[in-house]
Amino acid sequence: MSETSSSGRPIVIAANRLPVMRTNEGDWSPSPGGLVRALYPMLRESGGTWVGWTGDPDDHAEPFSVEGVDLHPVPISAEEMNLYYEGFSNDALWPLYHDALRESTYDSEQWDAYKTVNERFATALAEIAPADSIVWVHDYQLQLVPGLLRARRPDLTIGFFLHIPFPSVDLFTRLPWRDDIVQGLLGCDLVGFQRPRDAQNFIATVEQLLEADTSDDTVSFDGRTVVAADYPISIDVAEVEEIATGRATRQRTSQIRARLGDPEVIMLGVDRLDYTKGIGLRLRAFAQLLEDERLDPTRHVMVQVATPTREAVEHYQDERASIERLVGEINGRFSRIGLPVVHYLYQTLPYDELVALYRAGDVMLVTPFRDGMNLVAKEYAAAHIDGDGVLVLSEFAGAAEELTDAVQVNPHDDRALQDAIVEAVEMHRHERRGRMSGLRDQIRKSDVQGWADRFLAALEVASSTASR
Ligand code: ADQ
Repeated sequence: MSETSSSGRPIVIAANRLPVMRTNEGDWSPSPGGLVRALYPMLRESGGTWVGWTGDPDDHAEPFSVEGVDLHPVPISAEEMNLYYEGFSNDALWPLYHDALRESTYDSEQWDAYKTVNERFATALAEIAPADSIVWVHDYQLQLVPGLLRARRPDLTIGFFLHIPFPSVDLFTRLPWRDDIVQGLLGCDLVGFQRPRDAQNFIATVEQLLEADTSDDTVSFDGRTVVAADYPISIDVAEVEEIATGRATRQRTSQIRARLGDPEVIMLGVDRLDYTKGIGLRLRAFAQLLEDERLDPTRHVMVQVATPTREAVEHYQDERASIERLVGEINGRFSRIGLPVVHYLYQTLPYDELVALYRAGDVMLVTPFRDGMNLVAKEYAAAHIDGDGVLVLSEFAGAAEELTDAVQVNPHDDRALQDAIVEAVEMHRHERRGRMSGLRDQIRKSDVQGWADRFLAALEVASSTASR
Protein backbone atom coordinates (compact mmCIF):
# COMPACT_ATOMS: atom_id res chain seq x y z
CA MET A 1 0.00 0.00 0.00
CA SER A 2 1.31 3.46 -0.83
CA GLU A 3 0.53 6.77 0.78
CA THR A 4 -1.35 8.89 -1.71
CA SER A 5 -1.21 12.61 -2.30
CA SER A 6 -4.35 14.73 -2.11
CA SER A 7 -4.83 14.04 -5.82
CA GLY A 8 -4.58 10.29 -5.21
CA ARG A 9 -1.12 9.66 -6.66
CA PRO A 10 1.13 7.21 -4.78
CA ILE A 11 4.15 8.63 -2.93
CA VAL A 12 7.61 7.13 -2.49
CA ILE A 13 10.16 8.63 -0.10
CA ALA A 14 13.91 8.21 -0.56
CA ALA A 15 16.44 9.03 2.15
CA ASN A 16 19.88 7.72 3.09
CA ARG A 17 18.52 5.78 6.06
CA LEU A 18 15.34 3.81 6.40
CA PRO A 19 13.27 5.25 9.26
CA VAL A 20 13.78 2.13 11.40
CA MET A 21 16.60 0.36 13.22
CA ARG A 22 17.10 -3.21 14.43
CA THR A 23 16.35 -3.81 18.08
CA ASN A 24 18.38 -6.23 20.23
CA GLU A 25 15.60 -8.79 19.71
CA GLY A 26 16.05 -8.56 15.91
CA ASP A 27 12.82 -6.59 15.30
CA TRP A 28 12.63 -3.11 13.82
CA SER A 29 11.64 0.08 15.58
CA PRO A 30 11.46 3.72 14.42
CA SER A 31 14.91 5.34 14.73
CA PRO A 32 15.78 8.75 16.25
CA GLY A 33 16.80 11.84 14.26
CA GLY A 34 15.28 14.97 12.81
CA LEU A 35 14.27 13.59 9.44
CA VAL A 36 12.62 10.45 10.79
CA ARG A 37 10.72 12.31 13.49
CA ALA A 38 9.46 14.64 10.79
CA LEU A 39 8.25 12.11 8.23
CA TYR A 40 7.41 8.89 10.06
CA PRO A 41 4.15 10.11 11.61
CA MET A 42 2.87 11.08 8.16
CA LEU A 43 3.73 7.72 6.61
CA ARG A 44 2.50 5.73 9.61
CA GLU A 45 -0.88 7.36 9.47
CA SER A 46 -1.76 6.24 5.97
CA GLY A 47 0.95 3.79 4.89
CA GLY A 48 3.66 4.61 2.35
CA THR A 49 6.94 3.45 0.79
CA TRP A 50 10.38 4.48 2.00
CA VAL A 51 13.59 3.58 0.14
CA GLY A 52 16.87 3.67 2.08
CA TRP A 53 19.74 1.88 3.79
CA THR A 54 19.04 -0.37 6.81
CA GLY A 55 22.07 0.80 8.77
CA ASP A 56 23.95 -2.49 8.44
CA PRO A 57 26.76 -2.69 5.86
CA ASP A 58 26.17 -5.15 3.00
CA ASP A 59 22.62 -5.82 4.17
CA HIS A 60 20.66 -7.28 1.26
CA ALA A 61 17.41 -7.49 3.24
CA GLU A 62 14.19 -8.07 1.30
CA PRO A 63 11.50 -5.36 1.38
CA PHE A 64 9.45 -5.44 4.60
CA SER A 65 6.94 -3.28 6.40
CA VAL A 66 6.73 -1.73 9.88
CA GLU A 67 3.57 -0.17 11.29
CA GLY A 68 2.03 0.04 7.82
CA VAL A 69 5.05 1.65 6.16
CA ASP A 70 6.61 -0.33 3.26
CA LEU A 71 10.37 -0.31 3.54
CA HIS A 72 12.62 -0.99 0.59
CA PRO A 73 16.28 -1.52 1.59
CA VAL A 74 19.13 -0.29 -0.64
CA PRO A 75 22.37 -2.18 0.16
CA ILE A 76 25.49 -0.15 0.95
CA SER A 77 28.84 -1.81 1.65
CA ALA A 78 31.16 -0.94 4.53
CA GLU A 79 33.64 0.64 2.11
CA GLU A 80 30.90 2.70 0.46
CA MET A 81 29.73 3.92 3.87
CA ASN A 82 33.22 5.05 4.53
CA LEU A 83 33.59 6.84 1.19
CA TYR A 84 30.06 8.00 0.30
CA TYR A 85 28.65 8.70 3.77
CA GLU A 86 31.42 9.47 6.23
CA GLY A 87 33.62 10.79 3.44
CA PHE A 88 31.84 12.74 0.73
CA SER A 89 28.56 13.46 2.54
CA ASN A 90 29.90 14.25 5.99
CA ASP A 91 33.46 15.37 5.41
CA ALA A 92 32.97 17.32 2.15
CA LEU A 93 29.35 18.46 1.84
CA TRP A 94 28.34 18.83 5.53
CA PRO A 95 31.09 21.30 6.49
CA LEU A 96 30.83 23.19 3.16
CA TYR A 97 27.06 23.61 3.50
CA HIS A 98 27.48 24.77 7.11
CA ASP A 99 29.49 27.90 6.39
CA ALA A 100 32.73 25.90 5.99
CA LEU A 101 32.99 25.64 9.79
CA ARG A 102 35.54 22.88 9.27
CA GLU A 103 37.74 22.25 6.28
CA SER A 104 36.17 19.94 3.69
CA THR A 105 38.04 16.99 2.24
CA TYR A 106 37.60 16.75 -1.54
CA ASP A 107 38.54 13.29 -2.71
CA SER A 108 37.64 11.86 -6.10
CA GLU A 109 37.39 8.31 -4.78
CA GLN A 110 34.76 9.52 -2.29
CA TRP A 111 32.98 11.36 -5.09
CA ASP A 112 32.92 8.19 -7.22
CA ALA A 113 31.32 6.28 -4.32
CA TYR A 114 28.76 9.09 -3.88
CA LYS A 115 27.83 8.75 -7.57
CA THR A 116 27.63 4.95 -7.33
CA VAL A 117 25.31 4.99 -4.32
CA ASN A 118 23.13 7.73 -5.83
CA GLU A 119 22.84 5.63 -9.01
CA ARG A 120 21.79 2.61 -6.93
CA PHE A 121 19.04 4.64 -5.28
CA ALA A 122 17.87 5.98 -8.64
CA THR A 123 17.76 2.44 -10.09
CA ALA A 124 15.77 1.14 -7.11
CA LEU A 125 13.33 4.04 -7.32
CA ALA A 126 12.94 3.63 -11.08
CA GLU A 127 12.02 -0.02 -10.52
CA ILE A 128 9.56 0.35 -7.67
CA ALA A 129 7.85 3.72 -8.17
CA PRO A 130 4.32 3.09 -9.49
CA ALA A 131 3.43 4.71 -12.83
CA ASP A 132 2.91 8.46 -12.55
CA SER A 133 3.78 8.49 -8.85
CA ILE A 134 5.40 11.20 -6.76
CA VAL A 135 8.95 10.59 -5.53
CA TRP A 136 10.21 12.74 -2.68
CA VAL A 137 13.99 12.59 -2.21
CA HIS A 138 15.63 13.83 0.99
CA ASP A 139 18.83 15.54 1.85
CA TYR A 140 22.42 16.14 0.90
CA GLN A 141 23.45 12.49 0.58
CA LEU A 142 21.17 12.02 -2.45
CA GLN A 143 21.48 15.19 -4.51
CA LEU A 144 22.21 13.34 -7.78
CA VAL A 145 19.14 11.11 -7.51
CA PRO A 146 16.57 13.51 -9.05
CA GLY A 147 18.58 13.92 -12.28
CA LEU A 148 19.41 10.21 -12.55
CA LEU A 149 15.82 9.22 -11.88
CA ARG A 150 14.36 11.74 -14.34
CA ALA A 151 16.55 10.20 -17.08
CA ARG A 152 15.18 6.73 -16.28
CA ARG A 153 11.56 7.61 -15.48
CA PRO A 154 10.36 10.85 -17.11
CA ASP A 155 6.74 10.06 -16.08
CA LEU A 156 7.48 10.67 -12.40
CA THR A 157 6.92 13.82 -10.40
CA ILE A 158 10.12 14.39 -8.43
CA GLY A 159 10.64 16.61 -5.40
CA PHE A 160 13.69 17.13 -3.22
CA PHE A 161 14.03 18.64 0.25
CA LEU A 162 17.35 19.81 1.62
CA HIS A 163 17.35 19.61 5.43
CA ILE A 164 20.57 21.53 5.85
CA PRO A 165 21.44 25.05 4.62
CA PHE A 166 22.36 25.67 0.98
CA PRO A 167 25.54 27.77 1.03
CA SER A 168 26.31 31.04 -0.72
CA VAL A 169 27.58 30.94 -4.32
CA ASP A 170 31.11 31.76 -3.15
CA LEU A 171 31.24 28.74 -0.86
CA PHE A 172 29.37 26.32 -3.12
CA THR A 173 31.60 26.98 -6.11
CA ARG A 174 34.57 25.59 -4.14
CA LEU A 175 33.11 22.14 -4.71
CA PRO A 176 34.99 20.40 -7.53
CA TRP A 177 31.78 18.63 -8.65
CA ARG A 178 29.51 21.66 -8.31
CA ASP A 179 27.96 21.38 -11.81
CA ASP A 180 27.03 17.72 -11.30
CA ILE A 181 25.31 18.50 -8.00
CA VAL A 182 23.19 21.38 -9.30
CA GLN A 183 22.29 19.43 -12.43
CA GLY A 184 21.26 16.51 -10.19
CA LEU A 185 18.91 18.79 -8.26
CA LEU A 186 17.52 20.27 -11.46
CA GLY A 187 16.05 16.85 -12.27
CA CYS A 188 13.28 17.87 -9.83
CA ASP A 189 10.01 19.67 -10.36
CA LEU A 190 10.37 21.31 -6.95
CA VAL A 191 13.44 21.76 -4.75
CA GLY A 192 12.52 22.69 -1.18
CA PHE A 193 14.74 24.44 1.36
CA GLN A 194 14.42 25.42 5.02
CA ARG A 195 14.81 29.19 4.61
CA PRO A 196 14.16 31.68 1.78
CA ARG A 197 17.91 32.45 1.84
CA ASP A 198 18.77 28.82 1.01
CA ALA A 199 16.47 28.90 -2.03
CA GLN A 200 17.95 32.23 -3.12
CA ASN A 201 21.48 30.85 -2.77
CA PHE A 202 20.52 27.87 -4.94
CA ILE A 203 18.97 30.03 -7.66
CA ALA A 204 21.97 32.41 -7.68
CA THR A 205 24.31 29.40 -7.93
CA VAL A 206 22.43 27.88 -10.87
CA GLU A 207 22.39 31.25 -12.60
CA GLN A 208 26.13 31.66 -12.22
CA LEU A 209 27.22 28.10 -12.98
CA LEU A 210 24.83 27.12 -15.77
CA GLU A 211 23.81 30.53 -17.11
CA ALA A 212 20.21 29.34 -16.77
CA ASP A 213 17.22 31.70 -16.95
CA THR A 214 15.95 32.34 -13.43
CA SER A 215 13.21 34.28 -11.69
CA ASP A 216 12.48 34.77 -7.97
CA ASP A 217 11.68 31.11 -7.44
CA THR A 218 12.15 29.29 -10.75
CA VAL A 219 14.96 28.06 -12.95
CA SER A 220 14.54 27.23 -16.64
CA PHE A 221 17.11 24.74 -17.77
CA ASP A 222 17.26 22.12 -20.50
CA GLY A 223 13.68 22.81 -21.60
CA ARG A 224 12.20 22.32 -18.11
CA THR A 225 11.10 24.64 -15.34
CA VAL A 226 12.14 23.86 -11.77
CA VAL A 227 10.68 25.65 -8.75
CA ALA A 228 12.97 26.40 -5.76
CA ALA A 229 11.34 27.71 -2.59
CA ASP A 230 11.36 27.50 1.20
CA TYR A 231 9.28 25.03 3.22
CA PRO A 232 10.42 25.32 6.85
CA ILE A 233 10.14 21.91 8.49
CA SER A 234 8.36 21.41 11.82
CA ILE A 235 7.55 18.74 14.40
CA ASP A 236 4.62 16.54 15.40
CA VAL A 237 3.27 19.07 17.91
CA ALA A 238 0.37 16.88 19.05
CA GLU A 239 2.70 13.94 19.80
CA VAL A 240 5.01 16.08 21.94
CA GLU A 241 2.08 17.67 23.77
CA GLU A 242 0.56 14.29 24.45
CA ILE A 243 3.79 12.94 25.94
CA ALA A 244 4.32 16.15 27.91
CA THR A 245 0.81 15.98 29.40
CA GLY A 246 1.09 12.34 30.51
CA ARG A 247 1.32 11.46 34.18
CA ALA A 248 4.48 9.43 33.73
CA THR A 249 6.21 12.43 32.15
CA ARG A 250 5.10 14.77 34.94
CA GLN A 251 6.44 12.35 37.53
CA ARG A 252 9.69 11.90 35.65
CA THR A 253 10.10 15.69 35.33
CA SER A 254 9.74 16.12 39.13
CA GLN A 255 12.15 13.26 39.67
CA ILE A 256 14.74 14.84 37.34
CA ARG A 257 14.49 18.15 39.21
CA ALA A 258 14.93 16.37 42.53
CA ARG A 259 17.90 14.34 41.26
CA LEU A 260 19.56 17.57 40.13
CA GLY A 261 19.26 18.89 43.70
CA ASP A 262 16.13 21.02 43.11
CA PRO A 263 18.06 23.94 41.66
CA GLU A 264 16.39 27.29 40.99
CA VAL A 265 17.14 27.14 37.28
CA ILE A 266 17.91 24.17 35.05
CA MET A 267 19.60 25.08 31.78
CA LEU A 268 19.34 22.49 29.06
CA GLY A 269 21.14 21.65 25.83
CA VAL A 270 20.07 18.75 23.56
CA ASP A 271 22.00 18.18 20.35
CA ARG A 272 23.68 15.61 18.20
CA LEU A 273 27.32 15.96 19.13
CA ASP A 274 28.10 18.01 16.02
CA TYR A 275 30.56 20.89 15.71
CA THR A 276 27.83 22.97 14.03
CA LYS A 277 25.69 22.96 17.18
CA GLY A 278 27.83 25.30 19.30
CA ILE A 279 27.90 23.04 22.38
CA GLY A 280 31.38 24.15 23.40
CA LEU A 281 30.70 27.86 23.21
CA ARG A 282 27.55 27.41 25.29
CA LEU A 283 29.54 25.55 27.96
CA ARG A 284 32.22 28.24 27.90
CA ALA A 285 29.57 30.95 28.32
CA PHE A 286 28.13 29.06 31.31
CA ALA A 287 31.61 28.68 32.84
CA GLN A 288 32.38 32.36 32.40
CA LEU A 289 29.11 33.32 34.08
CA LEU A 290 29.98 31.09 37.05
CA GLU A 291 33.47 32.55 37.14
CA ASP A 292 32.08 36.10 37.14
CA GLU A 293 29.50 35.09 39.75
CA ARG A 294 26.67 36.17 37.50
CA LEU A 295 25.41 32.59 37.96
CA ASP A 296 25.67 30.58 41.13
CA PRO A 297 26.53 26.86 41.07
CA THR A 298 24.26 26.25 44.06
CA ARG A 299 21.27 27.68 42.20
CA HIS A 300 21.98 27.17 38.48
CA VAL A 301 22.82 23.84 36.84
CA MET A 302 23.22 22.76 33.28
CA VAL A 303 22.21 19.50 31.61
CA GLN A 304 23.80 18.78 28.25
CA VAL A 305 22.55 15.79 26.29
CA ALA A 306 24.82 15.01 23.34
CA THR A 307 23.71 12.28 20.95
CA PRO A 308 26.51 10.09 19.54
CA THR A 309 26.87 10.74 15.82
CA ARG A 310 29.35 10.15 12.94
CA GLU A 311 31.92 8.78 15.36
CA ALA A 312 34.20 7.58 12.55
CA VAL A 313 34.77 11.13 11.24
CA GLU A 314 37.82 12.87 12.70
CA HIS A 315 36.19 16.32 13.14
CA TYR A 316 33.58 14.61 15.35
CA GLN A 317 36.16 12.76 17.44
CA ASP A 318 37.95 16.09 18.00
CA GLU A 319 34.72 17.85 18.92
CA ARG A 320 33.76 15.15 21.42
CA ALA A 321 37.17 15.23 23.07
CA SER A 322 37.06 19.01 23.38
CA ILE A 323 33.53 19.06 24.85
CA GLU A 324 34.28 16.30 27.35
CA ARG A 325 37.44 18.06 28.45
CA LEU A 326 35.46 21.27 28.94
CA VAL A 327 32.76 19.50 30.98
CA GLY A 328 35.50 18.01 33.17
CA GLU A 329 37.15 21.39 33.67
CA ILE A 330 33.89 23.14 34.59
CA ASN A 331 32.84 20.40 36.99
CA GLY A 332 36.30 20.27 38.53
CA ARG A 333 36.17 23.97 39.20
CA PHE A 334 32.55 24.56 40.28
CA SER A 335 30.89 21.31 41.43
CA ARG A 336 30.29 20.19 44.98
CA ILE A 337 30.37 16.61 46.26
CA GLY A 338 27.36 14.81 44.82
CA LEU A 339 26.21 17.89 42.92
CA PRO A 340 27.91 18.42 39.56
CA VAL A 341 27.18 21.77 37.97
CA VAL A 342 27.14 20.29 34.44
CA HIS A 343 25.33 16.99 33.90
CA TYR A 344 26.57 15.54 30.65
CA LEU A 345 25.00 12.57 28.86
CA TYR A 346 26.61 11.17 25.72
CA GLN A 347 23.57 9.05 24.91
CA THR A 348 20.59 8.59 22.65
CA LEU A 349 17.56 8.82 24.92
CA PRO A 350 14.01 7.54 24.44
CA TYR A 351 11.75 10.33 23.21
CA ASP A 352 9.65 10.25 26.42
CA GLU A 353 12.76 10.91 28.47
CA LEU A 354 13.71 13.78 26.17
CA VAL A 355 10.29 15.37 26.58
CA ALA A 356 10.51 15.00 30.39
CA LEU A 357 13.88 16.76 30.22
CA TYR A 358 12.44 19.55 28.05
CA ARG A 359 9.74 20.04 30.69
CA ALA A 360 12.33 20.15 33.44
CA GLY A 361 14.42 22.72 31.54
CA ASP A 362 13.74 26.29 32.63
CA VAL A 363 16.06 27.70 30.00
CA MET A 364 16.79 25.89 26.74
CA LEU A 365 20.06 26.76 25.00
CA VAL A 366 20.06 26.23 21.24
CA THR A 367 23.20 27.92 19.99
CA PRO A 368 24.33 26.50 16.63
CA PHE A 369 26.83 28.34 14.45
CA ARG A 370 24.63 27.22 11.56
CA ASP A 371 21.64 24.87 11.44
CA GLY A 372 19.15 24.11 8.66
CA MET A 373 16.18 24.42 11.04
CA ASN A 374 16.70 22.85 14.53
CA LEU A 375 13.80 20.75 15.69
CA VAL A 376 14.95 20.72 19.32
CA ALA A 377 13.97 24.39 19.63
CA LYS A 378 10.47 23.58 18.41
CA GLU A 379 10.16 20.44 20.56
CA TYR A 380 11.08 22.47 23.66
CA ALA A 381 8.27 24.96 23.01
CA ALA A 382 5.79 22.16 22.26
CA ALA A 383 6.70 20.37 25.50
CA HIS A 384 6.10 23.47 27.64
CA ILE A 385 2.39 22.95 28.06
CA ASP A 386 2.79 24.79 31.40
CA GLY A 387 3.31 27.97 29.32
CA ASP A 388 6.60 28.71 31.05
CA GLY A 389 10.27 28.38 30.06
CA VAL A 390 12.67 30.48 27.98
CA LEU A 391 14.32 29.56 24.69
CA VAL A 392 17.72 31.10 23.89
CA LEU A 393 18.15 30.66 20.15
CA SER A 394 20.99 31.35 17.73
CA GLU A 395 20.22 33.72 14.88
CA PHE A 396 21.91 31.16 12.64
CA ALA A 397 19.38 28.38 13.19
CA GLY A 398 16.72 28.25 10.47
CA ALA A 399 14.16 28.21 13.32
CA ALA A 400 15.09 31.81 14.17
CA GLU A 401 13.02 33.02 11.18
CA GLU A 402 9.83 31.76 12.81
CA LEU A 403 10.62 31.67 16.54
CA THR A 404 10.86 35.41 17.02
CA ASP A 405 9.72 35.16 20.67
CA ALA A 406 12.93 33.39 21.61
CA VAL A 407 15.82 35.34 23.10
CA GLN A 408 17.82 35.48 19.88
CA VAL A 409 21.56 35.77 19.96
CA ASN A 410 24.66 35.78 17.77
CA PRO A 411 26.59 32.84 19.24
CA HIS A 412 29.89 34.14 17.85
CA ASP A 413 29.59 37.06 20.27
CA ASP A 414 30.58 35.56 23.64
CA ARG A 415 29.49 38.56 25.71
CA ALA A 416 26.12 38.69 23.94
CA LEU A 417 25.65 34.99 24.59
CA GLN A 418 26.46 35.39 28.28
CA ASP A 419 24.04 38.33 28.49
CA ALA A 420 21.33 36.33 26.72
CA ILE A 421 21.70 33.49 29.22
CA VAL A 422 21.46 35.89 32.16
CA GLU A 423 18.47 37.62 30.55
CA ALA A 424 16.75 34.24 30.22
CA VAL A 425 17.59 33.18 33.78
CA GLU A 426 16.38 36.45 35.29
CA MET A 427 13.39 37.00 33.03
CA HIS A 428 10.24 38.03 34.83
CA ARG A 429 7.49 35.40 34.89
CA HIS A 430 5.09 37.63 32.97
CA GLU A 431 7.52 38.08 30.09
CA ARG A 432 8.45 34.39 30.11
CA ARG A 433 4.83 33.39 29.73
CA GLY A 434 4.19 35.98 27.03
CA ARG A 435 7.13 34.77 24.96
CA MET A 436 6.33 31.07 25.45
CA SER A 437 2.76 31.71 24.38
CA GLY A 438 4.09 33.35 21.19
CA LEU A 439 6.40 30.39 20.51
CA ARG A 440 3.63 27.87 21.06
CA ASP A 441 1.20 29.77 18.80
CA GLN A 442 3.85 29.80 16.09
CA ILE A 443 4.63 26.07 16.14
CA ARG A 444 0.96 25.16 16.35
CA LYS A 445 0.36 27.13 13.14
CA SER A 446 2.65 24.85 11.17
CA ASP A 447 3.35 21.33 12.34
CA VAL A 448 5.08 18.60 10.39
CA GLN A 449 1.90 17.36 8.73
CA GLY A 450 1.24 20.88 7.42
CA TRP A 451 4.83 21.03 6.18
CA ALA A 452 4.51 17.77 4.24
CA ASP A 453 1.07 18.73 2.87
CA ARG A 454 2.31 22.11 1.69
CA PHE A 455 5.40 20.63 0.06
CA LEU A 456 3.44 17.88 -1.71
CA ALA A 457 0.71 20.25 -2.91
CA ALA A 458 3.32 22.65 -4.31
CA LEU A 459 5.16 19.73 -5.92
CA GLU A 460 2.06 18.68 -7.81
CA VAL A 461 1.44 22.24 -9.01
CA ALA A 462 5.10 22.53 -10.08
CA SER A 463 4.98 19.26 -12.00
CA SER A 464 1.76 20.13 -13.78
CA THR A 465 3.24 23.41 -15.05
CA ALA A 466 6.74 22.09 -15.85
CA SER A 467 7.33 20.91 -19.39
CA ARG A 468 8.86 17.49 -19.21
P1 ADQ B 1 19.72 17.36 13.10
O1 ADQ B 1 21.01 18.05 12.80
O2 ADQ B 1 19.78 15.97 13.56
O3 ADQ B 1 18.73 17.44 11.84
P2 ADQ B 1 17.60 18.65 14.84
O4 ADQ B 1 16.74 19.42 13.91
O5 ADQ B 1 17.85 19.34 16.12
O6 ADQ B 1 19.03 18.34 14.22
O7 ADQ B 1 16.92 17.26 15.09
C1 ADQ B 1 17.42 16.40 16.07
C2 ADQ B 1 16.35 15.39 16.45
O8 ADQ B 1 16.97 14.32 17.16
C3 ADQ B 1 15.27 15.97 17.32
O9 ADQ B 1 14.02 15.52 16.88
C4 ADQ B 1 15.59 15.41 18.71
O10 ADQ B 1 14.45 15.12 19.46
C5 ADQ B 1 16.35 14.15 18.41
N1 ADQ B 1 17.39 13.96 19.44
C6 ADQ B 1 18.40 14.78 19.73
N2 ADQ B 1 19.14 14.29 20.74
C7 ADQ B 1 18.58 13.15 21.11
C8 ADQ B 1 18.90 12.15 22.10
N3 ADQ B 1 19.94 12.25 22.91
N4 ADQ B 1 18.10 11.10 22.18
C9 ADQ B 1 17.05 10.96 21.35
N5 ADQ B 1 16.71 11.84 20.40
C10 ADQ B 1 17.47 12.92 20.27
C11 ADQ B 1 18.83 17.90 10.48
C12 ADQ B 1 19.27 19.35 10.30
C13 ADQ B 1 18.38 20.26 11.12
C14 ADQ B 1 16.91 20.06 10.71
C15 ADQ B 1 16.56 18.58 10.72
C16 ADQ B 1 15.18 18.34 10.12
O11 ADQ B 1 20.63 19.52 10.68
O12 ADQ B 1 18.74 21.62 10.94
O13 ADQ B 1 16.08 20.75 11.62
O14 ADQ B 1 17.48 17.80 9.99
O15 ADQ B 1 15.09 18.91 8.86
